[in-house]
Amino acid sequence: MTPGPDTATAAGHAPAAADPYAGRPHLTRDHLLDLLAQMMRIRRFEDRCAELYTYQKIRGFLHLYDGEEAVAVGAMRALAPEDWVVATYREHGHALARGVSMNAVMAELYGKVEGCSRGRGGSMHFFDKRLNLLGGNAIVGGGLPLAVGVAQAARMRGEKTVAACFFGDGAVAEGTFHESLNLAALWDLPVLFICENNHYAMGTALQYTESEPEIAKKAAAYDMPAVTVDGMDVVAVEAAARHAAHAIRDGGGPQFIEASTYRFRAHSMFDAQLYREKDEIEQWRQKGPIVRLRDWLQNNGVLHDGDLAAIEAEIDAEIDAAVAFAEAGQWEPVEDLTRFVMSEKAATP
Ligand SMILES: Cc1ncc(C[n+]2csc(CCOP(=O)(O)OP(=O)(O)O)c2C)c(N)n1
Ligand SMILES: [Mg+2]
Repeated sequence: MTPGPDTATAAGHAPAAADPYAGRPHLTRDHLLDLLAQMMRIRRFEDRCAELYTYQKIRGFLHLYDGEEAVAVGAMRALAPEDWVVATYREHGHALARGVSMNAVMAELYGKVEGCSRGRGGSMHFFDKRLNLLGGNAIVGGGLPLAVGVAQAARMRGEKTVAACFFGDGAVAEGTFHESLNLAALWDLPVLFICENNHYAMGTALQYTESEPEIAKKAAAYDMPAVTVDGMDVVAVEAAARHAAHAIRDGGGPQFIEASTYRFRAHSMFDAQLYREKDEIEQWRQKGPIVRLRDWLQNNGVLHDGDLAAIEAEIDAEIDAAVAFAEAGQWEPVEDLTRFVMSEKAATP
């Protein structure tokens, strides 16, 4: 992790208005602490979710992002509010990093009407129109064609937005992956493909399903620029995402990032994890994104006494408030059960 310079300005010219989404990360102390706090916020939020699951406060599917936080937090920094985000069923981190309130996320997990999808989506279907978060998606590989369509729509409307598409390594085995990369490259669409390679698709390790397990290489087949980044290094992810988003905004067509990461917990709450050794998990834990950034900040004198405790206290208060908000939320009335199944627009005569 090497801090880079802030944006340079040409001598003799007034500084250009800073574009916070362009160029390199601004590695100020505040920025680094914020990256750390955001990852800790997602981690602690999900730890509480796992606990609430055992009390059956949260039910149904629950796929935790534990270990992968650097990918969503780093990549989201490169996106502007007008950009689009398409995620997978493991999207708690993306929703929080994008700015969905923790209250709305927790209420959604509880199935309450105050949730970001009115409690109808649950863990796999967070959605927020105001934030251009086009949702989690339960279908492996289902988000890729959506992102391509969104990018094409933006192009047709004359907007300079980026459609960021997060997907797992398992999606690479789907036809939609190949069709989407092909079309995005053929039409030079503004899509940022971000593969969250945690090396497993449920209980199957990548090397058992892919003849070429280096996923970034697959983008080359579609003539698309691609990089592999250490997905445990939030600064590296942010730098790669900024570089890619900048190139896309410059009209360079789609870009591909493969972030190598790992999920520390089970695939979902119903997974005995018989397919991997505890040692393997432990080794990855030791190079986890939070430990890594925290240690670097500590070793370099950036993290001061009391900083961590203050961050934790603030996050825990936010989580407590979110739980209280979800507890106090309402169930959708039964008479609304079929609402939104059909369009509410009046039928044309
Ligand atoms: C089209 C489709 N096929 C199969 C499934 C069942 N399924 C759910 S999760 C999953 C594994 C996906 O792995 P990956 O894309 O690597 O994401 P990760 O869970 O590792 O984040 C599978 C096969 C599904 N949801 N959709
Ligand atoms: Mg995976």
